[in-house]
Amino acid sequence: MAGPQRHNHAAVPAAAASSQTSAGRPETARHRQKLAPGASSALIVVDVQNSFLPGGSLAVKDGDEVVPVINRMAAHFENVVLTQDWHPAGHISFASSHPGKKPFDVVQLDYGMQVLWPDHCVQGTSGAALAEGLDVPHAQLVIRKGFHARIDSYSAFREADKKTRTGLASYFKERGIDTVFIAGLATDFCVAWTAIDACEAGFTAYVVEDACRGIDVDGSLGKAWTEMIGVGVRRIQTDDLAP
Ligand code: VGL
Ligand code: ZN
Repeated sequence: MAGPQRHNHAAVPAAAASSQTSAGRPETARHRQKLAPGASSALIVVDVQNSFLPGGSLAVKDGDEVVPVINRMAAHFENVVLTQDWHPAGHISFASSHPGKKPFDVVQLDYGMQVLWPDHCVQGTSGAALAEGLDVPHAQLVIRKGFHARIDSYSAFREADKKTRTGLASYFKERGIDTVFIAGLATDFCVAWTAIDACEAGFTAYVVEDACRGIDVDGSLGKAWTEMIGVGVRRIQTDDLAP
């Protein structure tokens, strides 16, 4: 073999491969550098709540599968924030609040189009509680959203009227956090809107795809990925994180 001897374990990233001589180094030996989140990164665990788990009123298919994945991943983060969808009874996003409408219908509200959902994550109910198996004792903040009766909020940063802010961007900025990793439920709604708003607020945003599950109504999952990538969200897998 030409050039200096080099071990080529798959698990070891070829750090700075591009700045080294490539003599004798096959293309396939280039590994992407693993990401090692530090003090300026936070994991945002989105809406891992009973309503979105199998048996819940707005169950996301295989939603429970994210729980062990998130538990493992969270252990590597110094900073973890959880979100909770937190609606008052009779919330405007509930189909039951719109006579003649049914879940997954779409209506026009003052702030735009709104998908109507089954009643879910009602404040103080077991549906709104975090998944029992979620084991993230070092989480530093639980941010609740969707508590205004007449405005929905998929995003952890900004409500659906695109004006009302939750305070999360300021919290991160005060704490010197400039990079967020996002996991949870559902990929195509609360995860996607959180990631897009994170980018728009100036954060570097990664969505950890295999630590999320989607609802996928009418192609919403593909559309969400297109929008996320379009604004600069980075799509990664848990395997892209340093072990
Ligand atoms: C969500 C629909 C309604 C979510 C919340 O967490 O993705 N989806 N409310
Ligand atoms: Zn909701």
